[in-house]
Amino acid sequence: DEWKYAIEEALEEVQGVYATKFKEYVEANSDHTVSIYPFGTLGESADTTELAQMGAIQFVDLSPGFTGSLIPELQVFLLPYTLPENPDVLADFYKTSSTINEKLAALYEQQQLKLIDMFPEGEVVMTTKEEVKAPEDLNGVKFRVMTTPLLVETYNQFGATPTPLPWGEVFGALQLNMIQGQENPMFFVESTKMYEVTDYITFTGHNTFTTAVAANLNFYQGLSDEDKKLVQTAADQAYDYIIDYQKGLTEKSLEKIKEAKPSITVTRLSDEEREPFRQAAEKVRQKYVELTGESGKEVLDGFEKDIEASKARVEG
Ligand code: 6CS
Repeated sequence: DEWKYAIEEALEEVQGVYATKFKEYVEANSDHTVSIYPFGTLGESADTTELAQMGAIQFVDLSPGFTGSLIPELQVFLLPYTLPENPDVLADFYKTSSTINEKLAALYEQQQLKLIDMFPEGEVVMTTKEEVKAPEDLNGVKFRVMTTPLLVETYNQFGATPTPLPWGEVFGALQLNMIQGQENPMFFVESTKMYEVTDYITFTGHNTFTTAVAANLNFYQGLSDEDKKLVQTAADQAYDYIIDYQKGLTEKSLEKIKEAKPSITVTRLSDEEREPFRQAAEKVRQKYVELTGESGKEVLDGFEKDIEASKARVEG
């Protein structure tokens, strides 16, 4: 039988590379086939999430930047300066965190989704039409964010005028100057040519892009034990592959951008310059707890405990 798997990106982008590995493993080790539907073929992220909830497709990539509207606790991934920066710590964290794999997984189940995997897609950078060195520079800047409330709060606190938009509208909105900035990992800035419609790239160190892979819950529960194991092993292999694949990807993508557009200005904020953004992040944290209550507070505490455990394991 055929398993349909929708992703939020193109096949040659990070989610596509992961999904392709997953497909290869499943097809090499079973009679199932996997058809990957790249971004746009089945609509925006909100559409593919709904299709997976209904069981019209079996697998979906759904990023907390969107799914946080459905499951507010997931917005913990969007809290600035909360995820570890060390990629090895990150790689350990997503795999071992019981907060993710038990607590958040249970919240996905309430939405008819079985969480299969979560993985990082690289450090998020801001790309803007004017230089950003401090929150003041974002004043009056209409800044596109993914559609969850906490990202709106984040960019409010960062000094900008946040504008939530689905992905498909971002390039055009920048081109028409309806918005003047957006954030995404470097590989995506390069592959989607965001650099053509913005002139400054700023490393603020405030987050890593997280995505999730989920299956329709009924579909998953109906699988044989053997097939469940197949899915998990395929995901584990794809995970290891995608972690390795991303080593050096930010730098490589930045080189390509500089080649395509020599006039691009790249800024890395110093610790001192990051400080006002960190302070703004404190308010975002308060907002998270306000929005999610006791359950969100438990998630946040567990999240930070799991991060510390991964740090201790990886960094010693
Ligand atoms: O910014 C976005 O909406 C998109 N960014 C990434 C890296 N992947 C998919 C998502 O839709």
